[in-house]
Amino acid sequence: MMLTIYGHPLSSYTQKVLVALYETGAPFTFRHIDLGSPEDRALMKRIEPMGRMPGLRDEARGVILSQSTVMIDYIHLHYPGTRKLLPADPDAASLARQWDRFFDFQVNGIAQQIVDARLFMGEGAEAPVSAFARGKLDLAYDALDHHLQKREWAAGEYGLADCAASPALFYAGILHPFGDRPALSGYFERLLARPSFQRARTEALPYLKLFPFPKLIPARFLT
Ligand SMILES: N[C@@H](CCC(=O)N[C@@H](CS)C(=O)NCC(=O)O)C(=O)O
Repeated sequence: MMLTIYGHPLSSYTQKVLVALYETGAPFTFRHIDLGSPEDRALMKRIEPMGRMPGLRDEARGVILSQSTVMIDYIHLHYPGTRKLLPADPDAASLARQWDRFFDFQVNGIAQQIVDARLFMGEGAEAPVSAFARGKLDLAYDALDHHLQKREWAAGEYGLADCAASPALFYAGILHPFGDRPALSGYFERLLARPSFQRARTEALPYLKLFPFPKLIPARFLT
């Protein structure tokens, strides 16, 4: 197999790349990374300076990449399948990248602050960090609910931005539900219905018990 993905099934950015690969049908090998293992941590640091997942190695072309968005760009260029991950029109592609960045920075990255506060900050820090992050998520949800009023997908045809949105909204929505935002909720249901994301979620199921807020996970996500 020419492509190897280094990551963990529970990791949102790993899932983003897996969704893209399942959409295109590109064959790959999955190398399961255990960040509790010093060997795997060292391996990830050789791929990404901070040791973050996922990583991609293309043996055929001698390429090693970090950053989920860069990987999806690469897969789109070098392993295109029936599903195009970016539009051919450069302006439309810029918009798709813009919304990919939105989901990474304003949704996924903010949701991660709530998780990090629980896992790595003292008890006193968790409440204010979490309250601040929830306020930011509300702003992002409002923007998305408005943006998605008349759109099926985030930026034209299904692609890069929707791959980013799937795990980002999955975890953010568990930590801070969407509330009364019908366009955003409807979009999330469409993402959930895609076989690519269903597959990534099924692969993550055995590890969901590691999620630091188990009681917040809705029953429908546990099977
Ligand atoms: N910007 C990176 C973010 C990667 C990232 O934050 N990965 C998380 C898992 S979802 C990670 O490896 N966290 C462990 C750590 O930071 O040590 C990307 O898009 O790939």
